[in-house]
Amino acid sequence: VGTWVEVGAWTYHYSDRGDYTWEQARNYCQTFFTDLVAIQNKWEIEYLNKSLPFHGRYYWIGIRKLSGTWTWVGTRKALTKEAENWAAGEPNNRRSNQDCVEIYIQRHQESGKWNDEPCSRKKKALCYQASCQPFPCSQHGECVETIGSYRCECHPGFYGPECENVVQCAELEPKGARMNCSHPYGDFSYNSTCMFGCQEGFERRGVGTLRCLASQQWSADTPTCTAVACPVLSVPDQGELNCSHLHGDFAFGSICAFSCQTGFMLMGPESRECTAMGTWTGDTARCEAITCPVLSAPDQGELNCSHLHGDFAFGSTCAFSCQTGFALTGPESRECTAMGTWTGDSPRCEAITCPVLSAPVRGQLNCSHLHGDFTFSSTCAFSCQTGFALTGTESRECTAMGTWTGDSPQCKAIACPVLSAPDRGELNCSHLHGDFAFGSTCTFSCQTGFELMGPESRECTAMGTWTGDAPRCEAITCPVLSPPDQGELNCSHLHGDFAFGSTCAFSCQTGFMLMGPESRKCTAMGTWMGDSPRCEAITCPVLSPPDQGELNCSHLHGDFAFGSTCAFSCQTGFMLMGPESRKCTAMGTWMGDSPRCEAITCPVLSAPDWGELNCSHLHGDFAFGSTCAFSCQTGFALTGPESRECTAMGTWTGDIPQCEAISCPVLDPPSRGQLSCSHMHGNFTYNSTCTFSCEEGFVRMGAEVLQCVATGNWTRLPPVCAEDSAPFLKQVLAYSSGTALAVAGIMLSGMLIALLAKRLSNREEKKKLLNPTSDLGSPGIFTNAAYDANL
Ligand SMILES: *[C@@H]1O[C@H](CO)[C@@H](O)[C@H](O)[C@H]1NC(C)=O
Ligand SMILES: *[C@@H]1O[C@H](CO)[C@@H](O)[C@H](O)[C@H]1NC(C)=O
Ligand SMILES: *[C@@H]1O[C@H](CO)[C@@H](O)[C@H](O)[C@H]1NC(C)=O
Ligand SMILES: *[C@@H]1O[C@H](CO)[C@@H](O)[C@H](O)[C@H]1NC(C)=O
Ligand SMILES: *[C@@H]1O[C@H](CO)[C@@H](O)[C@H](O)[C@H]1NC(C)=O
Ligand SMILES: *[C@@H]1O[C@H](CO)[C@@H](O)[C@H](O)[C@H]1NC(C)=O
Ligand SMILES: *[C@@H]1O[C@H](CO)[C@@H](O)[C@H](O)[C@H]1NC(C)=O
Ligand SMILES: CC(=O)N[C@H]1CO[C@H](CO)[C@@H](O)[C@@H]1O
Repeated sequence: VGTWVEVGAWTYHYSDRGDYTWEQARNYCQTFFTDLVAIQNKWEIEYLNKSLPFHGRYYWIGIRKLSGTWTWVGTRKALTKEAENWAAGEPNNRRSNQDCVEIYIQRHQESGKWNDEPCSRKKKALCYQASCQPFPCSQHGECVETIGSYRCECHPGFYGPECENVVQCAELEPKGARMNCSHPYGDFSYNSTCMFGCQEGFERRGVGTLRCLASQQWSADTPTCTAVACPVLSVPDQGELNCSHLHGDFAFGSICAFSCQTGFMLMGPESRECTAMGTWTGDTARCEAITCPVLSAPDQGELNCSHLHGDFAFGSTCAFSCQTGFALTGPESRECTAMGTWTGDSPRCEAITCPVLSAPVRGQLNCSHLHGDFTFSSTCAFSCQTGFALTGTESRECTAMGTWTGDSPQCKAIACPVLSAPDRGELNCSHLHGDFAFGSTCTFSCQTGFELMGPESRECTAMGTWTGDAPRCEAITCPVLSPPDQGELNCSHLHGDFAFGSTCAFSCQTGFMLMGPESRKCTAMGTWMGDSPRCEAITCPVLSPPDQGELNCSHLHGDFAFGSTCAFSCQTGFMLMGPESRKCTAMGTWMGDSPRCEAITCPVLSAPDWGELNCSHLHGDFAFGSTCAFSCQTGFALTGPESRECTAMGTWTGDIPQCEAISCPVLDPPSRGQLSCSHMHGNFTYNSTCTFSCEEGFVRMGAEVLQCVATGNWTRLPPVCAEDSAPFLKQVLAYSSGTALAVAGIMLSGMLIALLAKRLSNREEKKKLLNPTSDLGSPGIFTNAAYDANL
């Protein structure tokens, strides 16, 4: 690959096949050799100018403008001013992109000089190959390339052309210390490192680690080991010290024993040893004075101690004293011995005594003994039983002198206010402890008729007051009286309203009469003498209603008594005669006379002509209730009411009736005859008589005279006037009367019957004639019996 020019170990190469851009040239060099050439000195340039063949486009070298600075691309170092080798007028950077450098080789001018060119131009690549091996100089130095060779610049500690030798230091031989060395390049050679250590209880003097330097010297002097020192111990107070030192004074291995003088006790360890840590075993030993039990001051006393070697210890002395009011028994002072005991016994302070006290009569004694019965500062309080008050000092105290303060006190009953008897009462007191004093009891009583209001007895209490309130004597009360109805009350009260001694008089209003006592008196028993009186209304005689009348009474105070009023009234048809009402007076009599009820009268009635009157009178002649019946004589008929009654109005019912003569059918004269009538009461009426007569040549057939009877009938049928050619019939008619006439009638021509029937039908009597039950029916020609028999 390529053409090469060998110069020892360093060789130059260039591409002989083709031309490349700068980038392609560098890639070519790095692929097949080391890199584009880096010109280092004049000799190199001269050598290249001389060795390489001429090429018209010349050769690329390893310089390029990077970020505006010309740089050796192999080392990335900037081109220095001294190393510049530009041709004259270069770099001219004719165009802005002339960033790569070529070298003129074998040019007739400026040969070996540099020129800046565009990197895209194609030129020959000028490469070099380094001479140093991959691991040169025994790896103990830097390989420096030279033209055709290299040289080694050795690291410190190494020497020789290829740095194959190492520097040696003196072999170490420590005394008393342990050594641990590492020899990277040979025993005790350059960079050999030795560490030093000491046994337990010893410590090193000097540097712990030594290194063999390039100067063939160790980095420091060899260290030594010495025993660890403990603090120097001092002799305890009141004691001694006995030490044995193995490796040095108060150093590792030293042992010290302690002891104390008489009266003192060793506190702490008996001996201590210096450890490998430089500390002593155990705590500091002390000699302490032997202690006696702590003394305390006696009760009510004091202690004054002086301590020579310690509180309550060997050599301490305590003096005793007592407070005021107390006396010392026992030693005045004690001393602590070397045995830890006190000389003598414990002293005591005893209270000074006073005489024994006793309680007052009806009183009590309450003593508080601070130090003993009735001794100094004992206090006795005096008190009295309930209801008693203390006179004198309330409490006494025992002084330091053995005497009591104050005098003996006394108990006296508490007094209450003096009581007096109530009005109309008495007082009876019993005094237990003194007049009207605690324990006194007073009972109260009242005179007859009076009642004790309040407590029956009162007692004087321990408070100096009386129980209950003051009682009073009050008159015994009777029930309150009230005046009787319609009456009055007039009371005189002696001791109180309606109470014992009160007298009440009763009276009644006008018209009333007192029933019962006139006055009553309230007794000592609280009751009234006698019964309650009443006022009763004065009575009048009982009234009764008048005949046909009524009574309506209003009784104010009692039946038919004073104030009663009775009103009278009459039944319908009657009239009150007398006062309408009567009143019962205070005298017990009725005002006015008794009234009566009289029937109302009607006008007197008289009988009608041809008639009669028949009256029945219930309440009086022609008065209310009277009834009058009317009737007529035979042959007369009544027109108007059959009877009339007298009403409550004093009038008669109906109109005045009349009797009229009964009429018979009007008779006509027969054909071929004459009629002559006489009327007594009216034409063709009762008692009228008619006489028939026939003309010449005619014979009368039938009765000559007919009379109107009371029945309204003619006594006979009216006759007919016939020719004188029926002698038989004449004979029959002459012969017969009564029933024969009837037969004859039938046998007569129908014309005659029809005539008769017509006459009858025109009259009202036709009915009566045909009715056989009629009153007016009298024997006639057409009676039933006759009629039937003839048929
Ligand atoms: C020396 O040091 C090495 C590494 O620290 C250790 O492995 C070895 O045990 C040591 N030897 C002695 C004798 O202390
Ligand atoms: C020598 O030892 C020093 C310190 O340990 C270290 O920095 C240095 O690299 C070593 N030299 C060689 C060549 O091992
Ligand atoms: C100190 O102790 C040693 C050994 O126990 C003993 O022989 C020596 O008498 C002691 N010295 C004193 C002064 O007690
Ligand atoms: C205790 O006794 C000492 C010596 O006798 C004396 O000086 C001191 O006043 C006393 N202290 C008391 C409190 O009595
Ligand atoms: C005596 O007095 C003490 C103190 O005042 C009191 O507590 C106690 O109840 C009293 N005793 C009597 C019996 O009064
Ligand atoms: C007073 O009371 C006492 C005891 O109840 C009794 O004996 C005495 O008679 C009474 N005196 C009068 C004056 O009532
Ligand atoms: C009550 O009676 C007294 C004494 O009898 C008399 O003086 C007084 O007038 C009477 N009073 C009446 C209101 O009757
Ligand atoms: C600087 C230098 O050595 N230049 C030389 C390059 O080579 C030509 C021809 O071979 C010489 O003429 C130069 O003097």
